[in-house]
Amino acid sequence: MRNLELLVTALLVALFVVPASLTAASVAPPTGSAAPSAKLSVSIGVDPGGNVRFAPATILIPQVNLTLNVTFYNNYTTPGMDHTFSIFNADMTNITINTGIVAPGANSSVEFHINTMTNITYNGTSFTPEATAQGIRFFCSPHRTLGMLGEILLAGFTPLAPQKGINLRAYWIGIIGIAATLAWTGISYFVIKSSSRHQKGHREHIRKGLP
Ligand SMILES: [Cu+2]
Repeated sequence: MRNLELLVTALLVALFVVPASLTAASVAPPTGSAAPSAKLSVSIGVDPGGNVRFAPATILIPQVNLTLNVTFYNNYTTPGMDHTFSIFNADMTNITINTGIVAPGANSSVEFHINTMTNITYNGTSFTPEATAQGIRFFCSPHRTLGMLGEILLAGFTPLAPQKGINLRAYWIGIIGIAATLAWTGISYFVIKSSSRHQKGHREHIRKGLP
């Protein structure tokens, strides 16, 4: 019985003390703003099936304080299908970044610095770009009304709180699973013991004069 008590104590320590110290360690969300300046070059094309859509329509950036070089390829070579890569300022009064018309088969590059998700410097001038729910809007000037839109998103934007919730749920599911296993082991022990015709306990063992 002494060994059983030690085992139960060790299990209780493992179940409650160790996870408590793990969950107490806080994880700081990435800010991105303290990162040193970096440069990223990306290529954006047009849906090869002929739809007036960017492909891809999302530019994922690893940090702000980033020089972003975008080369826009009009790879769908239907004559007359002209496109642009453009970014409005916040109140949409001025198309601040613009490749201009890119004819079928041609390409054009623009390079700008993303200081924060609400501040861009282009050709020495800083402005607040048009925003999406989580990022920066870019669009094709001739086809904006047809939905030729894209966005620049900052990687790691997703808040950390829901992840912690999932971890805690998994933790409790694990604890319930372990407790159920322990309970089942205990029940099995007594069922097997009571159904055995040979061993009814130590007292009967002594009564039979066995060692
Ligand atoms: Cu277009």
